[in-house]
Amino acid sequence: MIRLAIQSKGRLNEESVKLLKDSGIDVDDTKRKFIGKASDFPLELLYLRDDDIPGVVCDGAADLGIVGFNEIAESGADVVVIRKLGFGKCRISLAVPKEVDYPGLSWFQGRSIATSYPSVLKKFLSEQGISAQIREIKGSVEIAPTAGIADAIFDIVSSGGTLVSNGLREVEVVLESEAVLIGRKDAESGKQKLIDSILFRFDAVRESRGKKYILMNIPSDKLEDAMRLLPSMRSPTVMPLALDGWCSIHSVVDDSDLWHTVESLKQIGAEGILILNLDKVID
Ligand code: PRT
Ligand code: ZN
Repeated sequence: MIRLAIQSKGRLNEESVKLLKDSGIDVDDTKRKFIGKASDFPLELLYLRDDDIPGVVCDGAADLGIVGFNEIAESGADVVVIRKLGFGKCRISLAVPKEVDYPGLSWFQGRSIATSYPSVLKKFLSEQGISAQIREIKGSVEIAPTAGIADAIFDIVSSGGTLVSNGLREVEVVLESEAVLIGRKDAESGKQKLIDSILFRFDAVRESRGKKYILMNIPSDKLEDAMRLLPSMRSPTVMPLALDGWCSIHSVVDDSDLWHTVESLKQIGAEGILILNLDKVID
């Protein structure tokens, strides 16, 4: 049995549960007790506040955790990042009132900065040789300049909408973050097999995200043109059709290239194009 700590509620909860479910690990998320059990995998879930996740993994109360990289950076917990998970993307940035004529980092010299990430900020300022006052506040950091609590803020930014609506402007990105799977340096050997099995499933789910399976019929003399348009994972699968002079191609395309690729394939004579969702990809 292994224990995985995830956020009990908040921005990372839903995606964490979805990743487990897509990985065939069925968790009953409706009750949100402190501890939950997967019904079909030897896994116990600890539902915690995100701030507590690095610590419980570090001291062994959980074997794995899913948490924002920003929390690892702030806590300084001695854990290893096993995988980046591709969701919860954000950055921790310095922001100043929008009317400030910002000359560069020297502006912060001698000023006060409100933040919930004092350790990350302290490290950054000392690396940059800037001496500023750090005012730690737990929530609503973005109102600090208007409230006269600090000259600037250091906070999480995602779309940037919160900064704009509080009359602030992002001037320095200090740390890029996303949800990560964390563990300990030396996992107990008995548990490593289960951890590997979870990783295998997570990787298969992640590999399939942002991709589509595409199949079509194409005149055989256009095959080479089609192959150039379809890089696929290794190379596209090509099968002859019963109809002379035609073949069928199967491939995998990134969502970002999908429509461009489909239009180009149509132009060279592809017919009967089918686009399907990918469930898992195992390399
Ligand atoms: O209760 P608990 O302690 O578990 O949760 P929490 O309130 O501390 O954290 P939560 O649920 O807000 O966020 C969890 C994690 O999501 C963070 O640690 C980040 O890793 C990640 N994340 C991703 C974000 C955002 N995007 C984000 N936008 N965390 C916070 N925000 C805030 C941001 O500070 C701003 O105030 O959301 C607001 C809106 O952002 P904009 O830029 O889109 O306007
Ligand atoms: Zn928190």
